[in-house]
Amino acid sequence: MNTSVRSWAEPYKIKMVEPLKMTSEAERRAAIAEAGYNTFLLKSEDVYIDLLTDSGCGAMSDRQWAGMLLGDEAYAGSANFYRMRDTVEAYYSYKYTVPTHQGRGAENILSQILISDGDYVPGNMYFTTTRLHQELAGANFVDVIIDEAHDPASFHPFKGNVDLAKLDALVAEVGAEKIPYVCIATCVNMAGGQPISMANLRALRAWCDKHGVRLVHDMTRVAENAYFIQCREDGYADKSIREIIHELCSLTDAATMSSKKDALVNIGGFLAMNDADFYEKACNLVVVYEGLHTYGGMAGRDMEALAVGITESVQDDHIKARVGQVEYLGNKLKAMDVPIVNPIGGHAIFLDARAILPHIPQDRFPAQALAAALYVDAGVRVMERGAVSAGRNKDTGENFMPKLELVRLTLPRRVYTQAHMDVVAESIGRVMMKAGEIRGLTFTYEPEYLRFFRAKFAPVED
Ligand code: PM9
Repeated sequence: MNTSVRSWAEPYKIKMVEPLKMTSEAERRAAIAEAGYNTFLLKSEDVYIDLLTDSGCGAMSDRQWAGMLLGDEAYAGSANFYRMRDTVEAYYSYKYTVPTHQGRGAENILSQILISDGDYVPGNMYFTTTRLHQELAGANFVDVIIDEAHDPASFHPFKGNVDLAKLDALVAEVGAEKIPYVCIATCVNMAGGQPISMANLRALRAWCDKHGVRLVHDMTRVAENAYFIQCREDGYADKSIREIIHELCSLTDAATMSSKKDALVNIGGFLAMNDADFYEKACNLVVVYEGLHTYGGMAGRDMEALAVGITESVQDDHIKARVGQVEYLGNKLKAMDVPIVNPIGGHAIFLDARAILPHIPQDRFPAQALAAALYVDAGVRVMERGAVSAGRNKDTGENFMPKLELVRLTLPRRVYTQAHMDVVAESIGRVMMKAGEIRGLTFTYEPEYLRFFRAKFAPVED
């Protein structure tokens, strides 16, 4: 027996539990119809296993809860702000930190400062809130991720990589002066939680230097990206997650962070940068939209919990267990021949709804229909990540029809057990068996912005 191999088991034990309500199938059918077949509109108390998102629903540690009691709730100059700022600099390298209530608060400020009307912002695939803030500030988003990222079957180890030839083509078309920054996400959410390699990021840094373009980092899932670099990229096996994260961040000029994911808190975010002028502009705007530059929409106690959360999120054991649980569920589904995005990502399993429901055309929203059917089977709540999330072209009003029509099973950090994962896999197995009975959907209500959050649907008869 090889005693050096250890499974992904959690490096913590449970000391407080939250009871879950079990519902009947009839109750779930009524609940999803009432919610307009949108899992965002379900009541949490009607959900058994909640895999809607990994955002803000992780479990905080006893150290984080203890930190909450050290909240310095002074309006100005809270001690917790300075602790958080110093932690951001120590772990993530950025010199200046502006707290925000969550990630999109940072995206709003960043976009307003850096973007001028008619600019182009290239990125490694879009994220819903990020692209919307870019568009509201007057920019056009341009997808420059490698083609493999749009193919669920591709096993490319770094599907978050940027295709530099696509960037060159954009410069040739619009000129570098129309590109205020390149926006790269670590562990690209919409691609299936897929990482960018250090080599690609280094090449991107050189490209940005050559063209005088800033490099901005959506670092929401940077720790998970660092884990994949440690596992897959030459020269990183002996580096710690903390070291890899620091190196990743050092290659970029500024970052937006939704701390509700990797950084293990229930609320909060920040905009961070190395440039003093940019910081000054961000301080000017944060007081308009969020709060004073030393709290920016966060309570002192939440900034303390974040400072502690950052230190926990970079622990090798933690991240191995976190991604290990995702891989456990993914491998179970693969063994059952469920079509999922490959390779298994960092925060979620993505079901290929096109492959599971080939009888539903994309304009009848197969991923939305599959998400609703999964809830009905066993009370597992998941999220659509396909045509509904992609929204409409801001100029033509046409629906985007993305190549990826996915359902995301997102694992909150430190919340569910291996047995919960087994229940989820069993439920997906049952839904696969009766996939032919699932019908497509049509909008009955479509909000103007980020429609996936609040849209309502009805099943179509044809
Ligand atoms: N992500 C998620 O569930 C929560 C809102 S959308 C359903 O995946 C990235 C990569 C994110 C992200 C949020 C944000 C926005 C920015 N970038 O939600 O505003 O995944 O804190 O962050 C969600 P906030």
